[in-house]
Amino acid sequence: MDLINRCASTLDAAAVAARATAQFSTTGIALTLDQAYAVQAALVGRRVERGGRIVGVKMGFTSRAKAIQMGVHDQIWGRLTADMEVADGGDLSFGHFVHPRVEPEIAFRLKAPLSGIVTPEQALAAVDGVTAALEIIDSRYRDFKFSLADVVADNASSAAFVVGPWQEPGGDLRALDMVMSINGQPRQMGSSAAILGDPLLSLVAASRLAGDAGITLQPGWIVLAGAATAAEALAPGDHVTLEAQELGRVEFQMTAEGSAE
Ligand code: OOG
Ligand code: MG
Repeated sequence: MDLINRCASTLDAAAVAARATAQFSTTGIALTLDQAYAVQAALVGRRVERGGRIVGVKMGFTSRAKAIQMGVHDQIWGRLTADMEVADGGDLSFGHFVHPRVEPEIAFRLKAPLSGIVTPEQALAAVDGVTAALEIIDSRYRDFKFSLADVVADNASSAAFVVGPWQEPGGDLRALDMVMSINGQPRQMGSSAAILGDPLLSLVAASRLAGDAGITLQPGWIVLAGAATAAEALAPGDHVTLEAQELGRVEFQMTAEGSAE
C-alpha cells in the first residue's frame, strides 16, 4: 500500500475504534500539505464507500483563539459527511470518540455552486441559509497534538456537527454575541467577529481553498465557518448549548453511552 493509503487506513482505524494513534510527524512520516490533503480525501473516500455522503466542508483555524489554542496558524479545511450530522437537540455517544471537544460556530447552507476566488457579495448570493452551529472535534492523534499536515490528514479533527434552525441570509454577521454553555454554565463567550472579522469571509476562503483543490462546493452543502472561541473538552453526560444573538440556539447531548464511567 502506498504512503497516502497507509496513512488513511491508520486514521480510519483510529476513528472507527475511537482509539488515538501516533502523530505521523513525530514518527518519521513528514507529509507535505498536498499529501496531507490526499490522505484526507482517501480517508473520507473510505467512509463514502461505506455508504457516507459528502454534505459540506468545514473551515479550521479561522480565529486567533483556535490558532493560539492549537499552535497552528494556517487556515485549513475538511469534509463533512451525512453520518457526522446530529439533529438539533439530539444525542451523541461518548464512547464513539477519543477525546471530544466542542466549538461554537456559524454555518452557511448553499443554494448555488461556489469555487475559486469570489467576492463576499458573490459568496452571499450563493447562500440560502445561515445558522448557529456546534462542531464536535476529536483529533485521532494522541493528546490532541498535531502538526499542520497531521491535522489536515485527519480531516481537520472533524467528528460531528449540529446546526440550528436555518435563518434567511443577509443579516450582518460581523458582531454577534456567542455564548456556549455546558450543563447550563457559560463556558465560552465570544463574538462572531473572531471568525476572520466576518464569518462570510470564511465562506470566501472556503471557496478559494475548494478551487485550489479542484473541488466545487455544491448546492445544498453546509459550510462551517470555524470556531469563534477556543474549544471545550466534553465529558459523558454533558449537555451543550450555543446561543448566537439573532441566529438563535442550537444544542445536543453527549450521552455516557460507551464511556468507561
Ligand atoms: C482542528 C480543527 C479546527 C476550527 O473551528 O478552528 C477547527 C483542531 O483544533 O483540532 O475546527
Ligand atoms: Mg471547528
